[in-house]
Amino acid sequence: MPSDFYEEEEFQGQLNGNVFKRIGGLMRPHWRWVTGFLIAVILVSILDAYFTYLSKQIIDEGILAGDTAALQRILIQYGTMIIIQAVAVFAFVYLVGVLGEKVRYDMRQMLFNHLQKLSLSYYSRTPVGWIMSRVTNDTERVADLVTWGLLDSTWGVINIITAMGFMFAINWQLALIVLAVLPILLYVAYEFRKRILDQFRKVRKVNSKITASYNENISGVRVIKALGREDENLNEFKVLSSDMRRFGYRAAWLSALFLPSVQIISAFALGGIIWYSGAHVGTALLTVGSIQAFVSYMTSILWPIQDLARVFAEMQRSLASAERIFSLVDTPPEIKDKPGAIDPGTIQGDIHFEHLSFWYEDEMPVIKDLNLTIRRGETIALVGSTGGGKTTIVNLLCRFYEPKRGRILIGNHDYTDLSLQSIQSRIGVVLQTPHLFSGTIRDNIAYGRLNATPEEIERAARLAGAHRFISNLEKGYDEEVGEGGVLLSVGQKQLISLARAVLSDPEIFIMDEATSSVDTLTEAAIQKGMDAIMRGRTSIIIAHRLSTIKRASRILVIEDGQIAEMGTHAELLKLKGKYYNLYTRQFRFEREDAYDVFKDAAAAQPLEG
Ligand code: DCP
Ligand code: MG
Repeated sequence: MPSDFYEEEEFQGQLNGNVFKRIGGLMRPHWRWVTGFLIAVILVSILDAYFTYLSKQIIDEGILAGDTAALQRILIQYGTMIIIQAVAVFAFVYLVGVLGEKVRYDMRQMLFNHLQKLSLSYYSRTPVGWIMSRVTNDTERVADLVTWGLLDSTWGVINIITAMGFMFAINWQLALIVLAVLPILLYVAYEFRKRILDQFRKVRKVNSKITASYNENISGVRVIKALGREDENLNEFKVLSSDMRRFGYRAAWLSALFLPSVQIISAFALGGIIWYSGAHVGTALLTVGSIQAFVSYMTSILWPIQDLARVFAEMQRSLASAERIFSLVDTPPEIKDKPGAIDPGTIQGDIHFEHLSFWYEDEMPVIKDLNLTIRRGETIALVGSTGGGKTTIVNLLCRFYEPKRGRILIGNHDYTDLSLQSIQSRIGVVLQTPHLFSGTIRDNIAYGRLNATPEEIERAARLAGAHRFISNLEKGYDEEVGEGGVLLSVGQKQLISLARAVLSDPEIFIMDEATSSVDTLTEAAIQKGMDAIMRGRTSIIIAHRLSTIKRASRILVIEDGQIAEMGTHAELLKLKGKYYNLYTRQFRFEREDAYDVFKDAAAAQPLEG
């Protein structure tokens, strides 16, 4: 999946402790759980080390000394410790699970909340895959770091310290040998882990390219066959596939080499211990039990060392994840309520655009010093060639973006003095590419007014001209749409969006008409729905259909971010200017012809229903 490409960026930030501080901030509200879990982990690892010490005592003071009383005493101690440890193990596994869920929950809420606040400009700049990767992969990785990472490293460090402590208690000369080897072991383990991770990352990267290639070759199979591209594509695929195999081989080679290397190094330490004890065994300083205990301690620190190495190696990626999550959370919404923003209660009234200028990213003006008054209840049609700025005007009115220069007045208020909620909840928008959410058709119509009754929903659908096709579906209003649901055409989706707008009873209605051709029946239904909603309401329609344009009280030709012509259909035709050209070139041949054909067909064959 392409989202994988975004996922694998390395940690870019400076390790100034800021990331750590903020990760700490994630855990602060749950400090009780963190403390409880750290206590449990420390207890478990100290007891672990103590068991080995008891084994030494069992051998030296019990078995070898033939002292059954001592043996009994030690065994009772052993049994008690086992029970305590069992409880502690239960506690830390449970606590780490709970802590993980708490941190995940917090991060999910934090991100979701923030994503809802971010402005449209952020979404047009940022690939969806990138954002998705933050909410899914990165939260997982950070949650893992603050739970299992913390657990493994605490456990590892405490285990090594306690084992070393016991070793020093038994025999400091031997302990020094182990202490000398320790950093070497840690370093070697870390280097291996890092290289293995690198290889796996490469494998994943190539794998996502392979997935993309499968995808293209399957969905584009007709074009590929038509152009006879099979051989070339196979060759391209071969390169990817053998890359993946090569990285996989290397990962296998490194993984295989890892354990033996660690073992050989620790074998040297063991060799040193045995060589030293050969000279001293039997003396009071070095009993058989101590040698046994030493070897146990020695092997028991091998696992914590590997764990530490793994945590350190993975930490880089987890920090990169945390960094990205924080950068997303730190992105300020470009459009937000001013302090003291008001809700005027209604936004009915005239709309004024005053000396409005706007540009997106670069400072190339898209709207240039636009002046326009839209009277209350008026229907305005925006027409013009592609890229002229029609959608931008609508985006500005909805306050998805704000003017860079000039201002927009809604009912005598500069709209930046009003709250976003007060504006956006009173504007009904039907987009060019309508979006349906997963759920039933009923849910989708009720999206903007959750408390609507089934009767109200059906009424809205009837007004919008959507009822007919909905009732033809097997489950009617209860039909699931979206992923895995019933497949709807663009026209049908627009009808549902229209019904949604009708139900929400907006004060201003905005529609970006679909340019894609819909069948003539659906087109007639859309027209009917639009008539219903535009009646008595300020409406702004980006129009492609002649039938809509003719209904508008005023037509605005938008060219190059400015109003090139303005007037009614008849006035503008008489002018023989831009509209006349547009109309004769585009609408008449594309739209009116289709419409005439439709009218003829409808006359010959009356519509059912
Ligand atoms: N533009 C941009 N960044 C965006 C959106 C648009 O730079 N996020 C640019 C592309 C165009 C100009 O702004 O040059 C105007 O775009 P519009 O979408 O407003 O144009 P129209 O809606 O008039 O075009 P169409 O009829 O194709 O929908
Ligand atoms: Mg547009």
